[in-house]
Parts: sequence; C-alpha cells; structure tokens
Amino acid sequence: MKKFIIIYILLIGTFVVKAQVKKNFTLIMRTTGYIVLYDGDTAKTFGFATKLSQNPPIPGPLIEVNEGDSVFVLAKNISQGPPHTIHWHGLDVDQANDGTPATSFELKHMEEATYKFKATHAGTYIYHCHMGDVVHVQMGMYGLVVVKAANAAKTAWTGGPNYDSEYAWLNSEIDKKWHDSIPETDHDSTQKGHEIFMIPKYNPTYFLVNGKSKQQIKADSLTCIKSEQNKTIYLRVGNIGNMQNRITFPSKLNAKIIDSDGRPLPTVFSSDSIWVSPGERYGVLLQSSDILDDSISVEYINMNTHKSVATEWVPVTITKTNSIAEINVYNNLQIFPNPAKDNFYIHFNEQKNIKYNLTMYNTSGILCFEKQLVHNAFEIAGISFSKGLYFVVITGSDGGQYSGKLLVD
Ligand SMILES: [Cu+2]
Repeated sequence: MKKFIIIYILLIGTFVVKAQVKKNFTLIMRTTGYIVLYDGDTAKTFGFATKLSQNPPIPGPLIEVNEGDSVFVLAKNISQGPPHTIHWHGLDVDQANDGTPATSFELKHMEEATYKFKATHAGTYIYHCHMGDVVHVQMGMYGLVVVKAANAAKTAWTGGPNYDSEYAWLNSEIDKKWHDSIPETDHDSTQKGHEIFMIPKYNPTYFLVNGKSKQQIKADSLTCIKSEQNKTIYLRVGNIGNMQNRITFPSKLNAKIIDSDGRPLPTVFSSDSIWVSPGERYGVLLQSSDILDDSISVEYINMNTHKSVATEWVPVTITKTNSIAEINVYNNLQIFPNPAKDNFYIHFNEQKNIKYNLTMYNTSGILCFEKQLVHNAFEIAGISFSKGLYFVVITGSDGGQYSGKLLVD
C-alpha cells in the first residue's frame, strides 16, 4: 500500500511539474498613440505597448503561447482618462479574468492588475479592450493571441495537420474622423462625469492587414507569404474591424479551411475564398505544387449594403524547392567510376578565377562530406563512405552550381 501511495505522489508530482509552464506578458494601456498611414498621414490611436515610452503598435503585441501554458498578462493603464480592460475573445477564461466590465475588473488611471488564464486549446484568438469597446477597439486596442499546439509542435493543433511555415493576419479598418474627434480622456458612459461626444457615421478610408495598407503590406515580411513548392503554409486570419472580410486565394494555393474560432472544423473544406466576420478567426492551409508570384485579396465589405468598399492585396511568392535532388546540372559534371567504392574522380568544365566548394549529402539531406576545390579535376580517396546514394553539389564562388549523383556500393 505504501508503495502505491509513493507511486501516486510521484505521478502527481510529474503532472504538476509539466503543468507549470508559465508565460508572462506586459501590456501598457495608452491613449496618446499614433499610426502612420500608407499615404503618410497619421491618426491618433489608443493601444497596448510593451514599454512605458513605446508608441502602441497596431495591432497590439502578439501574445504567443503553447497549449497547456499558464498565461499571466500584467496590464497597466497609464492613460489620462478612460478605464480599460482586456477581453480574451474566444479563450476559455473565467469570469474574473475575461475583461468584460460587468463581471471582471477594470483598470483606471495608473492602476495595474494581472489577467490569469490557461491556454487550453490551440487556436487563434483576439484580445481587445472592453470599455467603451466600439470606440476603444476602433482606436486600436486590439491584438492577436496565438495558442500553438502543445510543446510548440508545427501542427495546426495538438495532433492536427503539419505545416512548414506560419503566418497570422489581423484585419481592421480606420475611420480617421473617429480617431481625430475622440478625446484621449473620453470616459466610458458607465463612469461618473463622462464626457458626451458624437461618434461620426462610420466611413473608414484605411483598410488594414496587420495594421498596414498597400505598399506598407508589400514591405512587411511578417504579412507577405513566401514559401516553396509543396511546402505547407498555415495562415491564421482574424477580423477585428466593423466590416466583413472576403479573402480570395489564387487557386494554385489549394486553400483548405481547417479550423475556426479556436477549434478544428468537423470537416475540412476546400475553397478559394473565405468570409471572415468581425470577431471571427479561421485557420487555412495553403500549398502549391507550382512556383507562384501572385496576391491574396482581402476585401472589406459593408455589412449593411453588402458592397465591397475596398480591397487590399497581400503578395504570395512560391519559389522552387531548395532540395538538393532538384538542383539542375548547369554544366558537365562527371563522377567516375559510378557506382564507386572508396575512390572516385570528379571532373567539370572549369571557369576562370572561381573557387569551388564540394558538398555531398545523403538521401536524408545530411551533409556527409565537404571540401574546397582549386581545380576542375581531382580524386576523392581514402574516405570510407557508407553504402548508398549521395547527391554531389559543387558551388562556385560565382553562384553557379553543378550537381550529380554518386552511388557507393
Ligand atoms: Cu479601453
């Protein structure tokens, strides 16, 4: 019996140790920020910064954790007037920590507190201020929460489909009239002494993907998609604007929508376009067998008129696979004898004033041999290679490449 109790305590101990992965973040609430728009104009913003002196970025800092992590977000309100909260949109957070004013706490000027929750499900979520939220969200108080699969596995969720690279977009709009007419000291209507201000009719003229438009998007390596043939891209898309988004993918990307709002979809559906309403998030797998130099369109659709009022374009580039097996032979590389035992000769057409580097990879892509070359004909001898197929790659200092295969038996 004693033995069993000890084993039981040991098991609980192991479990507790595993569960105690803590992730800490700090979000500073500010109302004196600004955003530089694509045309060089600026707009006043509210937002979340990570340092006291930082202009709050839009969207706010990415909160990235792994499934199973315990998350602690210290929030400090240094803004002059309005109280703020952080609502964890879509996350399974208890009432006290979910930032909804009626049931959770709010932070007044110079107050701070820590939001605590456990990231129970891998997925894509949004955080935003929930005080006077229509205004404060438009002003920029929002960001993404990315919960990766347990142990940061490169799968869409724990045990879900694999991916090679990952991108996250949070879409929104800016009506500059709102930003210019809302005072930094605006108070929520639930507060005593609140100021009354008239919100203009919503008529945004700036349409954002990750806080950027037009040429700003094209210059943003975190937003533009770059990958290789047959590699899987996992794209997370969220919408925190007041308009619906229709995202259209080039058909060569074979878009597959696999998850929504932090949960896997019961069935995968293939579609070149996806509708994302305010507050929604989707996960999309993209993969192309061809090279591609195209764009993904993001339309912003007025939900009253159902008309598309603007389109932003996000470049997508799929290049040739960088696998050794697919490198072209640019010149006449000879390897003989082939198959070989331990000794073999290599010869190729020499270019003048160029140094060469010889590499040999096995079929698992592991580098097995490397040598600097000064001549175009030489013997490799005295090295015991394991039996099998090798990819021989000779790279010239001019960028030219020769490749071939060698069988060692
Ligand atoms: Cu707020």
